[in-house]
Amino acid sequence: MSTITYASPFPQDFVFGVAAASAQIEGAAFTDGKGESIWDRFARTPGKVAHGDNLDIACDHYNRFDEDFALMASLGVKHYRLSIAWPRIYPNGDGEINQAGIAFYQRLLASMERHGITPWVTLFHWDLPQSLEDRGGWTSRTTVDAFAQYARTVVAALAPVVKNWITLNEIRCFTLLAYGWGTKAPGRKESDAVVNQTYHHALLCHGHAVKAVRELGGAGARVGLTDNCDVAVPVTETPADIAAAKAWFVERNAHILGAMHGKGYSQAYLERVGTDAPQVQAGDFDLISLPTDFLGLNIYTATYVRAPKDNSGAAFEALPLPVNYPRADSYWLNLIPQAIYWAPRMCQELYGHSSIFITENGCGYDTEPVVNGEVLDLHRRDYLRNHLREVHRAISDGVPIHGYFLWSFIDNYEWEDGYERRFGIVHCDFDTLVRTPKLSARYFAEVMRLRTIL
Ligand code: GBH
Repeated sequence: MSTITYASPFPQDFVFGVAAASAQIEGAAFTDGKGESIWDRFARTPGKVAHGDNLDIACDHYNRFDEDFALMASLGVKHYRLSIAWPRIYPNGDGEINQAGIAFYQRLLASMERHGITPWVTLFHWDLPQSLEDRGGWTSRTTVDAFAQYARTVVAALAPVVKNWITLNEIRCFTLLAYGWGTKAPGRKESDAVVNQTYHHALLCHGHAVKAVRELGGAGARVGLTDNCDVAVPVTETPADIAAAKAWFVERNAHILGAMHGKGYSQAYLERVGTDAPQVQAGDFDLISLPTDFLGLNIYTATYVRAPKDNSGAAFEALPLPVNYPRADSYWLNLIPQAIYWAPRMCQELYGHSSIFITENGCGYDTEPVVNGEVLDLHRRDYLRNHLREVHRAISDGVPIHGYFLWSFIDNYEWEDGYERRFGIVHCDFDTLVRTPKLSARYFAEVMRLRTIL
């Protein structure tokens, strides 16, 4: 057998990992003093979640984390991004701390350590305590105060074993989609002014979490936001289309990425939102613009943008996709691998980010072929490979991407799509809770082991 030489491997210190989130895998929704989350409530509201699926058991990771970390270790996983369930720590959002919740994460992190897996901890991945929602949720500054306290408690308790902190996961999803569109918990449909205020409150929480890590995280701690920015891919990689794509990117991300990099909202943003602009208090932007150590990006898809062909004077033209354009089973998950090249590159060029981690990338399907007991998810292997090639191209072009976390380790609760939509590289049988690695898990294990694209 001849020896294969693998060209252009990823850098030795490049972080390969897998990701998941508390509410989507833990189950044990009311165990050991955990309070109700807005997703526990939303799932019980008729018509909100596919098949009325709830989070009560999920993957039962709460009771099976040892088994899960053993499986991760057997696949060669060295980094795992998880999130902390706020209602386990503060069942009512604020007030009394639930020590059993802290003890659970200490046990879980100790098991990770035994299995040689480094934690990347997200403080908030959408499971807001219902008690805070009852007091206004993300529309209210009460939630900001409660989050500041929660962040300090968690960072102080886990700092001895956690060095990598992510403040919030995907601000748009728990603000716009939750309070504007109403498709995510708590399912409200508020005005633009209210939604803009929820973004502002989320940005403040990000700042509070950065401050908590700086003050309580100890030596070597690092912190960043995970954003799901709207991604533009230039139709052709020519200067004109790239400039147009950048202009679109700046406009679409002004309220989050843009805001974090200024001493206030940009003039262009304020003109666009007019009287719907968020109310800002003195000192808010001192928190919001605190320097971070890295930027996390969740990349799934993109919008194609080009320079306008006419003389309209517009800076860009964003294109609709043909109805039969290839996509995964989620209606929004159009297959555009260049997204993972252009989003980090624009974040570097526009905002000066010098350390970027892909904190999620993956695809979901409802039906996956099983042959002789193995899930042959060649579609997922293809998705991973195409995206990793674009990550690699970005690194070669000098874009500072320092890590890649695959979403997701295991099939889990896909929010309003319930258990039907599977994103895992490990199959979960939701009746028996048996875990079985899919073909894509074997594939990704080899990629991680050899640090190259196979
Ligand atoms: C991530 O969100 C989540 O972090 C994760 O919990 C989830 O399981 C995973 O992806 C898979 O869905 O605005 O028209 O695109 C993914 C990003 C952005 C996907 C908002 C759904 C809503 C429709 N999400 N999007 S649209």
